[in-house]
Amino acid sequence: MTQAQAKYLKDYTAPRFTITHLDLSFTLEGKETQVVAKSQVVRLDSTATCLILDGDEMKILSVKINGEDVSYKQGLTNLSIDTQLDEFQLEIVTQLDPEANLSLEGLYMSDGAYCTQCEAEGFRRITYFLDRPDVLAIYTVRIEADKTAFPYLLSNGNPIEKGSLDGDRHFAKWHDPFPKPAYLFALVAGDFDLLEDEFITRSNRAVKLQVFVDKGNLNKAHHAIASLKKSMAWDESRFNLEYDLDIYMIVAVDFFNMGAMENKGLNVFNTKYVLADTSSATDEDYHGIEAVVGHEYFHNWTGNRVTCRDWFQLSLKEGLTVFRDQEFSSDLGSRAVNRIHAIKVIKNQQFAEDSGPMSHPIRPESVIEMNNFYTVTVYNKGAEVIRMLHTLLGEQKFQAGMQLYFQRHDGQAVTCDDFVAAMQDASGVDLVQFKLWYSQSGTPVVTVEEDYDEVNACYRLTIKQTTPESAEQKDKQALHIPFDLELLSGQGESMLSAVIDVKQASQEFIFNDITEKPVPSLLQNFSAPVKLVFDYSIEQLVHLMRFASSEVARWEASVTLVSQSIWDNVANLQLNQAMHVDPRVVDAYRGVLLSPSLDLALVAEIFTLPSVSALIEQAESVELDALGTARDYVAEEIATACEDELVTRYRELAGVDNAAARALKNTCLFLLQKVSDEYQEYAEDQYVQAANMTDSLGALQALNGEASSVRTRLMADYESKWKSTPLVMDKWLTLHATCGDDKCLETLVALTDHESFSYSNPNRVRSLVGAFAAGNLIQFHDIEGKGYDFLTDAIIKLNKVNPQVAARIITPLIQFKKFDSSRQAMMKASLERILGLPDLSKDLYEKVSKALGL
Ligand code: B3K
Ligand code: ZN
Repeated sequence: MTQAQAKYLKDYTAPRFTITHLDLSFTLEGKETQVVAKSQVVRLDSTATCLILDGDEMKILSVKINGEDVSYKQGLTNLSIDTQLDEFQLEIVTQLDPEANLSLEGLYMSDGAYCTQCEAEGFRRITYFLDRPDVLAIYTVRIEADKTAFPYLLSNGNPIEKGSLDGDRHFAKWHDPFPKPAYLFALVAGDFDLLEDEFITRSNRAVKLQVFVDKGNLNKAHHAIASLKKSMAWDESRFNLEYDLDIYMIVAVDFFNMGAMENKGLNVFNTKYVLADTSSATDEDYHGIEAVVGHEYFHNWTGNRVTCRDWFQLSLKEGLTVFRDQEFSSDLGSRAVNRIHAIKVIKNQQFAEDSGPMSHPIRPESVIEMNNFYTVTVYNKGAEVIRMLHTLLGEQKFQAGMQLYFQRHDGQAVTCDDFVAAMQDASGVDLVQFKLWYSQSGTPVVTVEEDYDEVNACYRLTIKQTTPESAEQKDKQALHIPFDLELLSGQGESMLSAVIDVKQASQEFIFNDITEKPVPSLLQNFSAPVKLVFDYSIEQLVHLMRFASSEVARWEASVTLVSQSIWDNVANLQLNQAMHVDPRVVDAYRGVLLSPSLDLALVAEIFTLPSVSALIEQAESVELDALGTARDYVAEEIATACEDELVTRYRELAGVDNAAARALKNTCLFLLQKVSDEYQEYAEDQYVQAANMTDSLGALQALNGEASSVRTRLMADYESKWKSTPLVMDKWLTLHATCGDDKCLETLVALTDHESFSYSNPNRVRSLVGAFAAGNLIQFHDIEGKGYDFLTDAIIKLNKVNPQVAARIITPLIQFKKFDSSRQAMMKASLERILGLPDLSKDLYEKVSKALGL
């Protein structure tokens, strides 16, 4: 390990030089690709006499200042040049081999096309540069390549010139008028099918929209372009923000480390978030595409026009943009269901991250490898922090804050503090204590006690908050928590509804004129990312499931109710007592299924019992086998008791063509498998007759709990049908990875040699290895450690090929704290094995060393 140096937020210093203009010229010629970078350098600090540029893994062909060769020093990851000049032109020529670049960072090849990924620090693999987000330059880019193999030559901004060259070559030139940091640079060269459209902005400017996809996929690009148009219209109407260039391009590529990238005017997308038709994509895929297309589009203002001063501020753009994409999805679809999905990400994944070795505030304070910080904390908890601001300010003042933020900072690289300052100044709301959410890590625990004084008609809540120590931060302070609550009468009427400001470690709230003892609906809508502790009785939860005004609160109550039942049975198992489910629980569930007025998608959410990972997050330590058994038992009891209603609903919904109906129908089918094997026939019929992928996959998921001949037959059919469509085969890989069959792991080992799997493609790795480790907890934590070995072997292979993906799928292995000592020992031994690798990447080193407490 040579470069595992942490960087600290507290050490930030302003750049001593900047680059105002950059002329890039690419000659794309395979292994001998050349890049000429002409930078207009300006000295900002007159005492600076050495320009130090970032750079990684490149061959330098020449370095010139104002046209003259100069001497320079090449370090492992930088280049330094002594200079006395205040302003000069620096020309650097580098040579790259994009074909050998398997890390998918910098300039690389995806299925025969050149493409780039520069965030966070990939630009330094293209040329030596001031690769930091607070250096903003105006880019002009010339690309030259073979005409037949690469008919499309794309970069940021507007096209300004193109032409033919000798030897069947051609070139194109692009100019981006908006100064941008290097991480937003993009280049694509390849042969694609192109879908075009147009959007007229509200000030009547025509914007050309283009979606580039692999040849033969044009019919799968329509949903993406429709989503883009919706995003553009929504940002105008809800945030008053209009697009600023004449063209907006999206290119879909097969090899991509994450979902998509918001490069100015030229988004690069993982095909998973572009390609869809009803036969090959599920309703969930459609929803994901709309959300990600929206997310990247919304970055144009929150990220691109106003960017981050340094990478510690990542949540400035990501938390805010996730909040914006969540609002977009909620305005267009079901607000309650979207909120439930967001809450699940926090409770099942973010809470785990926050109590594990990688715990960090939404604005981290120290980083070894920036790519490790594109986390559920920075993104999703970051979005919750913005949501709390929105709750505290209300829509109008929040929007006023946004406007002030753009007025002050358009074209700048700024900090989270700047954002909060704009919100505070525009609204007049004091946000001093609130800012702690940016610097404090860990999940606050909010404990509530109630007390009712019948004589005085007075209801009192005592609310206490504490945040447990986290790995990197011991002292915690009380936070400003917007706490949303409703008090319900015995008849189910709303007696009071309010958002109260919890600010102290312990605080009392008194509600007068409460004429009967209420049932409190607490932390409604998950108004803060905290763990709520309140001793709810079964009656109270059943009451909330029926009467809470908020649909999200009804769902929350069902989760608490069924979780309590599962934990009771874990205790029963440990005491060698018979398992049992209280009839009131079953009745409440049946009531939901019979209720005519509930949104079908909400019913489906309620009937999707909390996952094993969600349950683990509710406990301090877990006996995994007992938890798995208890969960299966409770699911089976509910399903069996509701059998008739599930069958009726299933049949009723069979022909209904909308996503909510399909979601509930598939949930019914899933639960019916727990009742009896007879229902395998339903699944088989559904699979055979399916008119869309949601129904095909729903049938296979229903059958995925155990081995059966029906399952084997349908999985084989699916494979033969889809074997040449990799994205669709990813679902098949995931079905195998998350199967309940005891032989699952054996199958997975064999599947690593299957033609549909490859370690070099991140989607394949995530679908098989990632899905297993994160989604099949019972088998991953196999008592003999075979699950850990499988993941560890994969990580070791990926360490060299693609460290970013390796470090992403390792997550379940570093979160070992809650498991028994023998499992913990095996998990740590796996981490030691990784740590011992001679060429361990920074990405893995950071996570493994933290997990092992080094
Ligand atoms: N900003 C990119 C993520 C870049 C990840 C770099 N490892 C996509 C997004 O959040 O929109
Ligand atoms: Zn983003």
